[in-house]
Amino acid sequence: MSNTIVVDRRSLIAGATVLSVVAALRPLQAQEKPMIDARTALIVVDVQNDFCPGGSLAVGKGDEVVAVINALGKRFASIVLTQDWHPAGHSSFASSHPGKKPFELVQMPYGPQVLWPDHCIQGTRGAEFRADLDLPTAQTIIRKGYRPQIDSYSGFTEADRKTPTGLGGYLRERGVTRAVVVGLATDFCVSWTAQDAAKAGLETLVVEEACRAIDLNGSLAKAWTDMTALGVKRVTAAELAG
Ligand code: VGL
Ligand code: ZN
Repeated sequence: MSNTIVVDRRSLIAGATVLSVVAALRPLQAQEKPMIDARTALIVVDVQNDFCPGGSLAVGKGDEVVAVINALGKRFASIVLTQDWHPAGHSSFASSHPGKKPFELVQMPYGPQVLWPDHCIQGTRGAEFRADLDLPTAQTIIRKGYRPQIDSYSGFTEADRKTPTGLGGYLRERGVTRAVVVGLATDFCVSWTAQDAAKAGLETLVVEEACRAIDLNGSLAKAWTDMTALGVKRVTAAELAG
């Protein structure tokens, strides 16, 4: 046929590459912003007294996340809170290891474990959510770290990397496909929770100004590297549409 347009494979591939490079360089258009929709859940990690100034494992400026999270929470239909919830004498506490000090590393049957000051002991004031955390529509609280011999930074899977908390199944049954993760601390419980959310197949975003870090021996930089490698997106609240 005389009017057939013949395009060879190489120029098609080259054209597609140019298009994707152009798309990557263009600033985010409103309709391209990640959406907060009915299938998006906000996961608020460990906004508890012990992780805020005055607490036993205070994260620098940890209290500053509260106002940011309260505002963000108004935009979500689905909100899950995680709560670090250790029995007294928990194996992650330095006080349970004679001769060891907080922030030293020990080997547990499941791998290396940072030893922490006693914190978030079940039923204590330190384990309570910050009183100014105002998320009246939150539906679920996932408590973690309650097994005496296993820590749990992640809201999904305990530190043995085998024991599920149930959060993955809960979100799946609720039809959630996207998770926005915020809270304390960026480099421990937020990072592990976000990484597990991504591994569970959720599109996962971390709102950077809604988190604060402990930053122990480069742990914050490593956390962002590890999260990014799994496809977790680092965003600001303003970059979320809806
Ligand atoms: C956390 C250390 C120990 C956290 C919890 O919430 O990031 N960090 N337990
Ligand atoms: Zn803990």
